[in-house]
Amino acid sequence: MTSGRSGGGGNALAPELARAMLGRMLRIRLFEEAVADLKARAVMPGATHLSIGQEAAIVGACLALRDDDYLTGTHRSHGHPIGKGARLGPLMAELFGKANGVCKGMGGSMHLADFSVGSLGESGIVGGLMPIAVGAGLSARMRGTDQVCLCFFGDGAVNEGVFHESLNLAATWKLPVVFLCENNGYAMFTRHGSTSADGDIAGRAAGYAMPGAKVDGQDVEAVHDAVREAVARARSGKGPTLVEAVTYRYCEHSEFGGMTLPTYRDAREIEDWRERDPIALFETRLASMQVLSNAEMAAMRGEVAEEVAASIAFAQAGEDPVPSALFDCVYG
Ligand SMILES: Cc1ncc(C[n+]2csc(CCOP(=O)(O)OP(=O)(O)O)c2C)c(N)n1
Ligand SMILES: [Mg+2]
Repeated sequence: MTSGRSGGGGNALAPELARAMLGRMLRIRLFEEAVADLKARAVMPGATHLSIGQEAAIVGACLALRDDDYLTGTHRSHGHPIGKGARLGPLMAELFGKANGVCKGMGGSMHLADFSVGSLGESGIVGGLMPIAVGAGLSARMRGTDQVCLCFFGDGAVNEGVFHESLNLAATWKLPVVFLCENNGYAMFTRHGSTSADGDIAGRAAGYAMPGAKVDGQDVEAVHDAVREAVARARSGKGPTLVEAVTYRYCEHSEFGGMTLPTYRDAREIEDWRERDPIALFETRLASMQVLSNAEMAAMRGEVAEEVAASIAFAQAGEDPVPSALFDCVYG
């Protein structure tokens, strides 16, 4: 199963789904642009990794899930819960380390989770949550539910042992997991092709006897189609699928300033990818298909901007965690 779709096809798109796709991509984009600004002005502490440019891969996949399904993420962490429908206020508060954050301010940007939308966690350990996703799939099986776990990871994780162990076990036990590689071409400053003899990540699925699909990660509908098929397969007990969404990050690996970056990509390359911006592509398609008007889309953008501003106010009004709270969330 290798999806060949490369650009919005002629399928009719329900206005409700179109709104959700655009609204969630805009939430990620505007939330993270605000985070970048807060970091640049040193208003928000710590390091963070932004998904700007990768919104279609995240949202297309998340919208193929049911509300009670699970997801696991990566260090590039905010887009996943937002894609699954998380409220922005508690998420922003978490980035500020406040007690009204999704993890009471103890997870921060890189280690947040939002159980209210099935987000089991994000992690600074590359590939670290892949076995957790397999465990979530096993848990669903043992509890007799038909829930599915969507497992996000980057191209940098695919040459780690944990990738092999996770895909192998999920396939052997036919667990309800969808492996979604956000292939943005780089692991920090290293191009994927310089660490892999074969750049075809989706093709690795054959080694685990599971279907693999390579999709245009800038096309939210193409991602959605591929992941919807994978979710249906997982839910019906047929086991996992590996989906590779080819995408790009516009920003640097992380936002913490003061670091001299090696030269590892051309400005021209970034400009070329911006030509295929996932939000702009989708807005053009919605307008041409007359699914949403330009005025409706502009209004949506305004509403999301207000939501982001409100999330910052919510975060800044939050209390700092009290030191004794450190032990509240510790087992044993
Ligand atoms: C196990 C492990 N090895 C190395 C690192 C250092 N590291 C942090 S992010 C990163 C690159 C990850 O690349 P990718 O998986 O493609 O995700 P992206 O940053 O592109 O979203 C590396 C090597 C780490 N955090 N964990
Ligand atoms: Mg990468």
